[in-house]
Amino acid sequence: MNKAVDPALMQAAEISGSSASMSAYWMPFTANRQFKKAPRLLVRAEGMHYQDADGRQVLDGIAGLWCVNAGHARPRIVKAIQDQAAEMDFAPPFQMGHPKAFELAERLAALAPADMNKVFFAGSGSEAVETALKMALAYHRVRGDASRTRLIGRERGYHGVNFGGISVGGMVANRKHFGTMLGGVDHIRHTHDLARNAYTAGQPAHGAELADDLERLVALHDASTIAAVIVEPIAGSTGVLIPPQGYLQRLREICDRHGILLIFDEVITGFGRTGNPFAAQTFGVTPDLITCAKGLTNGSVPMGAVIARDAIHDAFMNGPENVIEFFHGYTYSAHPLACAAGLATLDTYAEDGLLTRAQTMQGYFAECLHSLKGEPHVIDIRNFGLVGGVELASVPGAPTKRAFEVFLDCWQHGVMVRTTGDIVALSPPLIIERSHIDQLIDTLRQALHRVA
Ligand code: PXG
Ligand code: PLP
Repeated sequence: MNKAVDPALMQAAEISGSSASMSAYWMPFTANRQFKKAPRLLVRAEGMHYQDADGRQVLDGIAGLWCVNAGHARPRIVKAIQDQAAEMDFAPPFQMGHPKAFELAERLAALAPADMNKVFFAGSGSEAVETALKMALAYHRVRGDASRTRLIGRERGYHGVNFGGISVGGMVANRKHFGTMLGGVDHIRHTHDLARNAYTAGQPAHGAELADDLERLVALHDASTIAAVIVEPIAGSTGVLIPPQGYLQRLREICDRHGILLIFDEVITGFGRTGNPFAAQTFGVTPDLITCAKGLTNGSVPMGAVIARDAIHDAFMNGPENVIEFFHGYTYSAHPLACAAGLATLDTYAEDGLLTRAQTMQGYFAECLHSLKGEPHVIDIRNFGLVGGVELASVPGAPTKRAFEVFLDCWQHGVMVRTTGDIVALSPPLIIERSHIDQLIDTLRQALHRVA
């Protein structure tokens, strides 16, 4: 059957040197019709740069999508993936193992906070989140505390797109289309407070008391019904919300008081983004479970993981030894290509000192970012480590429009940034140099002047 092809889409595809039409690919989190009228096609990447289909160099201001922390096409990672594909393409993860899975788990345990030494692999951040939520519920049950079935998230949280993740998540657009989601979920308040904290560099002074909102939910539901609380140490997707001073400590204290597990979703903050392997270390607060993904393989092969405290894992290791302790896992858990990529990624981070490099670069990054204060439309600037957010006033009646235009303008001028709502997010590869920071901020500044 000869299917009609839109000439505009054909033309767009020709730019990329492919004869394919653009109509078949239903793109994720994308305005499909708008995109296909004026596509932005990436064809190569190396170091700090992408190359687009026209051969232009584009500076990567967002590490792909918060994941390519060591920069693109790192030779060691490329080779590890190639070699692994030739050596062993796949190994079943259930009732079988392969050496690199054990090796990577051990290397991750060594990077994680003190008593977090058990690693469960998944295929993405979203899957890591589902895994952590199920682990938390099952943990209480195997301990004989089966009434702890509630999960608590936070307003404006992002925990991926699967049903558990959107249930505890707090971004309305990601929730409203999808029915009633998981039952027994509640949310604490978010920490975004422009009135008190606008233009703070680093952790805001005000808002530690917002952690007490968990006490409100304990009073409402009773602690004996609550299994876990999940938060991002720094909320990324919702527009870079930095935890107020003392907030995460307070959340930890309240969880301890009531026997509630604390899950840090470090899918964005993991692997050096805040100047340490994990934000848990930077903020000095140890959760019970950490979810991670993205930077785990430098974005090269999909992979997620949950890192658990020993005591959580050990609680499962009762009962007859021939019985599966945790009825959970993915076909692609500990996929050999992902494990090989993960090991080479951790080697690359170690060789180049990237897991602490944000400590060196964050001062200059913050200084340049905050120089945007006073530029058109800017109503707040916030940063931590090598993450930055610039919040813009919305065009009345057209939220997201202005930030999207800034994104397009930056793209046209050779810089890739990310927007969410009317917030521009920056999260560059950790190999970034001062000259790149200059280009990133200058281009953003000019874009702010050019857009209406
Ligand atoms: N948790 C957090 C905190 C995340 O940031 C996920 C879970 C889900 O990971 P996967 O691998 O399933 O996508 C994420 C992912 C954005 C953006 O625009 C951020 C993410 C994904 C897509 C877009 O900020 N973060
Ligand atoms: N759906 C069906 C029919 C399956 O057989 C499987 C796995 O065997 C899945 C979904 C889950 O796939 P995955 O393990 O890749 O998450």
